[in-house]
Amino acid sequence: MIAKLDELRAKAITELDGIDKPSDLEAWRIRYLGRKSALTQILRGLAALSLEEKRATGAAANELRAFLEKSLALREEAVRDSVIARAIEGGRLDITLPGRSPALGRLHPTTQMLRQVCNIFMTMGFEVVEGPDVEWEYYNFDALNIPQDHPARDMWDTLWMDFTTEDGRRPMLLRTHTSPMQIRVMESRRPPVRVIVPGKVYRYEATDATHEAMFYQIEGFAVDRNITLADLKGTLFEFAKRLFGEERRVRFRCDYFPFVEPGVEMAIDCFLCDGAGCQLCSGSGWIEILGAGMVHPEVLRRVNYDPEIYTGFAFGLGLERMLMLKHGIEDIRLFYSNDLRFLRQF
Ligand code: YSA
Repeated sequence: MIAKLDELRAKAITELDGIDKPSDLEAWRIRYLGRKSALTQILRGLAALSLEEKRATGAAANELRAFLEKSLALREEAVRDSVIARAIEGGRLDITLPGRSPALGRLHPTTQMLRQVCNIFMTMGFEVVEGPDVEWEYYNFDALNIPQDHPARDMWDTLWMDFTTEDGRRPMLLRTHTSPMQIRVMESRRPPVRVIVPGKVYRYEATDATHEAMFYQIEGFAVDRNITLADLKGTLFEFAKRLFGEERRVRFRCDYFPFVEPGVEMAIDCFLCDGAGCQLCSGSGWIEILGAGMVHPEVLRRVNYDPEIYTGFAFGLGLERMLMLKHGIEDIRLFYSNDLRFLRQF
């Protein structure tokens, strides 16, 4: 057996020395080191040998295997070098050309903004929670004080799922806002809660420069004893200053959302014209950035929070609109049209 191994070694090395093509190297590897090679057969047959033969043949066969593997690696290196040398000689490879730098990816501008906004609220003690994009009608509407046939449902053009109940209703939809997570979170916890919810929302929109059918919102809410509108204003004022700069002024005005009472909209003074009025702020000097309010007592009751004991505030902002304002971007559709000339600027 030892003689057979020596014979195999001599044959394999003679052949290997004559190889100068990478494809022939692979054929050689299969022939001498592959599953069906003579060497592998010898190693597999060791079990049938006597103890003494097993010891001697096993050691020699394993040594040969290691030797052939090392010889192959050395030959591969030599063949690679000679292939390159031939390419240079033949003028096919110019090693003086500068290398091509690998294309590095980056975070999408909405992801960057999302992280920035989440970080600001996290430093204020808010916890980040995510929820489902496909939502029950109950959470998206009913539990938020928007029963069927309530005119407020018209504020959200809804994409319903193709799934009907026995009475023909479609109880599932692509969530139109992140507010349903207020209910889901409050159902599963007792106060105090202080949570923000980033996520995609969907609307059956005719898209234009300020409307997308899919966009991001960030919901935020806090419920505890003695929470007042002053807490809402303080929190959002601090947020706006951190995101848009110390010098920004903030304006609150009444607005209507069925799940808050009172409801407000918050605007910041236009950073392009400093409140003087320009095209970006439609001449008003102010730019609306979010809807908010004090959580409606009916909503609290629905999740078994006693509105005589607990109060809370909530707000919801559109992420792309904030990005547009921050960078003076005129068309929201640029975010999702995959034009790298646009995306590389962030
Ligand atoms: C209000 C009060 C609360 O206590 C909590 C949350 C809210 C916000 C409410 N859920 C809501 O969705 N209001 S909204 O319909 O006015 O949308 C909120 C923000 O989303 C808008 O201010 C806007 O910035 C953005 N938005 C709305 N439709 C959009 C859009 N962004 C892009 N494309 C659209 N089609």
